[in-house]
Amino acid sequence: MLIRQNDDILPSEITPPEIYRERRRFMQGMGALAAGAALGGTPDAQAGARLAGVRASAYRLDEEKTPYKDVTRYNNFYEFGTGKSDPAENAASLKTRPWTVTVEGEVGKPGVYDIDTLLKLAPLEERVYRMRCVEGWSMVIPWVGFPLRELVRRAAPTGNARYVEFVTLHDAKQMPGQRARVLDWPYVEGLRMDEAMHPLTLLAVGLYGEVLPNQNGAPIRLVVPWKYGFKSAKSIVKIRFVEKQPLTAWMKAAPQEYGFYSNVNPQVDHPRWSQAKERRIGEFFKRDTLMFNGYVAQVAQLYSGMDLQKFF
Ligand SMILES: Nc1nc2c(c(=O)[nH]1)N[C@H]1C(S)=C(S)[C@@H](COP(=O)(O)O)O[C@H]1N2
Ligand SMILES: [Mo]
Repeated sequence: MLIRQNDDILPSEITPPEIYRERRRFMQGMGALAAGAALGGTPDAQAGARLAGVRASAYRLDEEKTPYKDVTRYNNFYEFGTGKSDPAENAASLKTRPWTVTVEGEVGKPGVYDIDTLLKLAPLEERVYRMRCVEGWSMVIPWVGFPLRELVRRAAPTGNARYVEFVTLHDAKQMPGQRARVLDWPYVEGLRMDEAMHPLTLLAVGLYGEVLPNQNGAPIRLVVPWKYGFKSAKSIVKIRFVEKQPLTAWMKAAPQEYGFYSNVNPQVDHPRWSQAKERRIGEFFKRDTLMFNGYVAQVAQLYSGMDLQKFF
């Protein structure tokens, strides 16, 4: 029998939102099945199962976390429809086991990782990040994951690897939204190598201490907190190291509106709306949007000397 240790206690458990506490009580009352999942390591852990051995991290915020129910019911995931409630309603058709992530391209060690191997690649930690959607809403989410750089290092990129491309699953049987041509599927995103190696850049497998709900990008998704939300590709099946800047799904769809960098920047407006302010989900008054979503001290040097109006 595993006993939970002190260093497993997460910030999300110390000051949980009310709704989260209720949910935990419910889970704790669920008996043997839930207990088995809670103690971890079940290879086919499904959404809502407790992730074992998650460490707290130094990445916390003095801001209230967005309630679990909003994080998991107000989503953008066009593979399941374009409405905010569509992903929560439709994502049950996504099968997250078996699942593999192919690492290929300009690397010395390409490979096909089983998701349950990936879960053990590096210690899982909780990181509370501010997230800002390009549409003007924001949340504070306690993610569980590990830095992308852990995977990059193991892949041993060659000298030609200048960018990393992320590809979401393409299977209209599991992702009914892909029957509509709102985007040129599969969803593709990309980062410059130094952005991919940045310590803030996360591969997330959970939130609020639990396995990622499908609508949030199970079983594994990117989280890049200083960029608009769409850079954080969900349900990833392929990570490619490439020499040329990837053509992302949003750049293909509307290049004048969505650039490769897509750094949160209150001074660079979207062609159709201002980016100066945002609505934090659950709040009434708008907040000022922060440069690099508040992560200036950590990421500004990545862009020194770059014209951010041009490289938007
Ligand atoms: N594959 C895929 N990834 C995606 C999207 C999508 O439609 N498809 N939407 C993006 C957008 S616009 C946002 S704001 C975030 C939302 O993540 P969340 O629902 O977990 O908050 O996911 C991003 N990742
Ligand atoms: Mo978004």
